[in-house]
Parts: sequence; C-alpha cells; structure tokens
Amino acid sequence: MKKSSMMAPMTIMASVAAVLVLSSASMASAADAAGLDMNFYGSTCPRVEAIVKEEMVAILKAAPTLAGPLLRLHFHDCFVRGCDASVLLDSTPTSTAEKDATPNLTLRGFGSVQRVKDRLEQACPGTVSCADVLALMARDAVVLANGPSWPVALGRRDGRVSLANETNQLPPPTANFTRLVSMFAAKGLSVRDLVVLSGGHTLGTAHCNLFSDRLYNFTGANSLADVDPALDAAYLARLRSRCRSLADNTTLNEMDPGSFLSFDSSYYSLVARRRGLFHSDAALLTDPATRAYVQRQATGLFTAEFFRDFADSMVKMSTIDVLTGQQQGEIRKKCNLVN
Ligand code: HEM
Ligand SMILES: *[C@@H]1O[C@H](CO)[C@@H](O)[C@H](O)[C@H]1NC(C)=O
Ligand SMILES: *[C@@H]1O[C@H](CO)[C@@H](O)[C@H](O)[C@H]1NC(C)=O
Ligand SMILES: *[C@@H]1O[C@H](CO)[C@@H](O)[C@H](O)[C@H]1NC(C)=O
Ligand SMILES: *[C@@H]1O[C@H](CO)[C@@H](O)[C@H](O)[C@H]1NC(C)=O
Ligand SMILES: CC(=O)N[C@H]1CO[C@H](CO)[C@@H](O)[C@@H]1O
Repeated sequence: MKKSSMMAPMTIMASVAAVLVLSSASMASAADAAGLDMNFYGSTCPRVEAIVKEEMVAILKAAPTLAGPLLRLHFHDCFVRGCDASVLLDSTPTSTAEKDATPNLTLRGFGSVQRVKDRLEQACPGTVSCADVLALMARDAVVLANGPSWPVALGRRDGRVSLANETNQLPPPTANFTRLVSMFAAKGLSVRDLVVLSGGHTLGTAHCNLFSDRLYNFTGANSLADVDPALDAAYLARLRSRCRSLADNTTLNEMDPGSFLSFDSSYYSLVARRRGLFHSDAALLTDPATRAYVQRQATGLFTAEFFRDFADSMVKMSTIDVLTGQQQGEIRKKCNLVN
C-alpha cells in the first residue's frame, strides 16, 4: 500500500506519532521498492560516500551558501522525470533542457556536482551515476548545515532526456494549497511530506521577483496599499526596503533571516508569524492539518521530531521514479552530457 494514501485521512498529529514508530521500516521499504540498495557500490566503489563527504566539506568550506542550492538541485531533479540527473543536462541543438526553463534561472551548484563527479570518475571510472551524486550531496549539505542525516540507498541511473517544458511539474512559488497538494501527490508525496519538505526553506536565499507580487500591486489596484494581506506588515515593510520594484530579479533575500546557512526548525516560526516568503509557504497556514504542524514546530520544542520527519520525507523524495537495472538509463561520464 502506498504510504501517501494511507496517511491522507489521518491528522498531522497522528501521522507524526505514527511515523516515530514506522520510520525505519518505511525508509528501508521505500528504497527497496524502488530497486535501490544501501550497499550498491560496495564492491565497485566502496569509498563513494566518503569521497562525496570529503568534497562536500571542501565545497561548503569555500562557499557555505551552496548548501541550499545543492539541496534544491536534488528536489528539482526528482520532481521532473524522477531522480535521474536530467536537471544537469545541457540543451542540444534540437531540444531545450530543464536547465534552460524559467525555474532554472535560479539554480546553482552545477560546478560543484561536476567537481564531485570528477573525483568519483578518478576513483571508480564509469561507475557512480550523477543522480546518486546529487542525492548524496543533498544529504551531506543538510548534515553539514547541522541538519538531520538519512540513509541514501544507491543505484539510480542517469536519464538521457531533459525537456524544458516538463519543469511545469515543479510547484511555482505562487501556488495555493490545493495546487501544492496535487503537485506533490502527482509525485507520490503526501500532505505531510509537503509541510515537512517545505522546511527545506530554512536554508538559502530567494530572488525578489519570486515573491514581490505580494509587496506591490497584489490585486492590480495599482496603489501602495495593495499588498498580500497574508504577509506580516512589519515584514512587508522590511522586504519592500530590500525589493524596490516588481522588476527586481537580482536582489537576494535570506529565507530564514539570520540563520539561512543553518538547518533548523525556525522556518516554521517564520511561517507561523506570517513571515514565509512565498505564497506557497503562507499557504501552509490555510489548511488545518499543515497549520497544526507549522504551529507545533514553531514552538521550537519538537525540532528532533522535525528532523526525523524531514529525513523520512527526503528518503521518499529521493526515490521518485528512479531508473534502475542495466536496461534503463546509463552512467554518465560528464553530468551535463549524455554519453
Ligand atoms: C513546496 C513547494 C516549493 C516551492 C513553491 C518552492 C519554491 C522555491 C523558490 C521560488 C525558491 C527561490 C529560488 C531563488 O530565488 O533563488 C526556492 C528556494 C529554495 N528551495 Fe524551494 N520550493 C518548494 C519546495 C522545496 C523543497 C521540497 C525543497 C527541498 C527539500 C526546497 C528547497 C529549497 C532551497 C534549499 C532553496 C534555496 C536555494 C538557494 O539558496 O539558492 N524547496 N524554493
Ligand atoms: C514537451 O516537449 C516535447 C518535445 O519538445 C514534446 O514531445 C512533449 O509532448 C512536451 N510535453 C509537454 C508536457 O508539453
Ligand atoms: C488554487 O489555484 C488554482 C490554479 O492554480 C485555482 O484553479 C484554484 O481556484 C485555486 N484555489 C483556491 C482555493 O484559491
Ligand atoms: C498593476 O496591475 C495592473 C493590472 O494588472 C496593471 O495594469 C498595472 O500596470 C500594474 N502596475 C504596475 C506598477 O505594475
Ligand atoms: C532580469 O530582468 C531583466 C530585465 O527584464 C532581463 O533582461 C534578465 O534576463 C532577467 N534576468 C533573470 C535572471 O531573470
Ligand atoms: C544555470 C543555468 O544553466 N542557467 C541557464 C538557465 O536558462 C537560461 C536561458 O533561459 C540560460 O541562459 C542559463 O544559462
């Protein structure tokens, strides 16, 4: 039985309790069901996890702000054609890739992924997929930002196709609750996964134009008072002083101001105070079950529980529609090019 359908009718509080009991079993079964294996490279590349970790330590030491982008790359990969590294492929003369679609404009970290892949090609040529590299880098990014860890079962293969138009499967920042739920459900993820994984917005930054519709001309009334009523007034003033116009697509804003490099539960305190940056963050307050989760985590007393929930949901996300076995996909040499 799919966990998402089983969870749907339960309240968030009940599912949180259930997950404490179910988590290790469900983690193992999600990965097994997808055909992945904790020891996949045990004989072919036994140091794979150690190598990725070493590189990640060096990468984040040099550029701590890459933790967020590397987590987000894995999310964008998994939501389009499954976790097959299609997000990393370049466009070709006959086909525009995901990378060159609107949501990509703000993706970062491609160079770091290739750096890790290059080290793995030296250690174990032609063995470790770019899709597995993304999954491991996302996990290590969270761990090194002081967040939770989770087991990453391996054996994903790399896809050969990347289509810009398929990025319409990624939820836009303007999405309301209904739309978010259906877009997550389309990937086998539950309402609880939605509220838990949104907690990834504890890391990283966002460009003004992805939320400035909330600050200016919200309904088209063309007055300065025309703002999103779901946004805290003091926060709105602060955001307006940073984002001077609707057209500003260059200014970056910490999503969790003051702790955007550290993985913690403070995202939920912000959302509870109506300080989530996107409509999609604010939308979590519009449903009783996700609101209850936000409010519980906003107390700061249940961070360990959020960490376990996040680990559990990441295991699910990182197994979406994976390619496995010898017949599907390939092991790319260069993450931006098919072999
Ligand atoms: C629920 C639906 C989601 C929406 C609508 C959404 C939307 C966005 C948007 C618009 C940005 C700003 C990008 C920029 O301006 O540079 C962003 C950033 C980010 N998102 Fe999400 N996101 C969602 C879910 C997720 C999930 C599931 C994760 C991972 C578990 C995630 C992790 C991140 C991270 C880490 C950043 C910061 C990236 C950086 O620092 O460059 N998001 N998201
Ligand atoms: C995306 O584009 C490809 C080719 O450009 C086309 O075959 C496919 O049907 C399109 N998919 C969607 C969802 O529009
Ligand atoms: C949510 O957004 C969709 C379009 O994305 C729209 O059709 C629907 O009416 C919206 N629902 C609510 C409750 O506003
Ligand atoms: C505000 O929205 C209205 C309606 O969409 C539009 O006609 C007007 O040009 C917008 N004003 C600004 C400053 O963007
Ligand atoms: C930002 O806006 C300018 C002017 O509209 C446009 O030329 C540019 O391509 C945009 N940049 C991004 C990253 O969207
Ligand atoms: C990082 C990256 O690949 N960015 C590309 C996103 O798409 C635009 C075109 O829409 C390219 O110019 C960027 O290079």
